[in-house]
Amino acid sequence: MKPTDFFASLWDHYTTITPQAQRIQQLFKSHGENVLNDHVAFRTFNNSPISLEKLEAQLEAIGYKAYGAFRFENKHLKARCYQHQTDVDSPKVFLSELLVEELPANCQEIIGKFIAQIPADAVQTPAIFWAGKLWQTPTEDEYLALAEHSEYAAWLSTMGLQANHFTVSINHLTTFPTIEAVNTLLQNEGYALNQVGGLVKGSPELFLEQSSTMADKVNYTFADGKQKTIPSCFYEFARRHTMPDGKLFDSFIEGNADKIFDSTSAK
Ligand code: OOG
Ligand code: NI
Repeated sequence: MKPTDFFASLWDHYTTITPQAQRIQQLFKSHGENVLNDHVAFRTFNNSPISLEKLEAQLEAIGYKAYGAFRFENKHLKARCYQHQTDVDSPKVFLSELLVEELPANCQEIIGKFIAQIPADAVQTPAIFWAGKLWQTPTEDEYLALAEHSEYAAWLSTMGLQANHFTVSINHLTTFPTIEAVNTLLQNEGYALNQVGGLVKGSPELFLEQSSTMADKVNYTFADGKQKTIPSCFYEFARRHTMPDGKLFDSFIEGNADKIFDSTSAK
C-alpha cells in the first residue's frame, strides 16, 4: 500500500468519528492554507495480537522505520515514533501501547477479556490501523472501572484501533505561522482546546510547540444498553523549530506528549 493511500483511508475513518477535524481543515483551506500532516498517532494494548511490535511490522511494510522511544510511567505507557524512509512529506507516526500488567487486577481482568477476543493473526495488512474495536463493546461499568485508573484504557476499550489524532503542521501554514495564531483562530471559532499544563505544550527552546483540541464527543451505547457521551478523537497542531545544528527537530517530547494524551479525557 502506498503511504498516500494509507493516509487517505485513515483520514476517512478518522473524520467519520471526528467531524471537527474535517471542519478545521476546511477552515484552514478557506484561508488559502495548504494543510499538511506532521504526524498521526495510534494507541494499543501490549502483550496482545495488536501489540506495538506487531503493528510496527505493518508500518515497516509501507516504508516506515522507528527512530525514537518514549516511556510514560504515570500513564503506564510506552511509545515509539516512526518516519517514512524515502517520502519526506509522509506524516510521522506515533505509536503507543498500554502496559496492561501495570494496572490493578480488576482492570487487567477486563482488558484480558477484550484481548482474548482478538484473533491471533489479526495483524495482516496496514488496514489494521483503522480496524476499530476487535472485541465486544464494554459495559458501562467496565468502561468506568478502566477510566478510574487509565483514561487511555477506557478510550481504547470503546474506540479500538484507529487514528487517535492527525496533526496539522504549522510550519507549512502561511497566514497562521505561530501556534498562538492557530490557537486564537480555533478559540474564536468556538473549539475547546486542551488546557492541561497550558494551551501550548513545549517551547521554541525545546524545538517543539504543540496544542490540540479536546476530542469530539460521540453518543455511545454500552453492552448493557446504557448510553453515554464519550470522547472520540481530536486534532493536533505542531510547530517544529530549527536546532543549533541547522536541522528541524523531528522527534517528540515526553513532557508534551504526557499532556496531549489528556485530549481524550472525559472530564
Ligand atoms: C498520543 C499523545 C502524544 C504527541 O504528539 O506528543 C502525541 C495520544 O494521545 O495517543 O501525540
Ligand atoms: Ni501528537
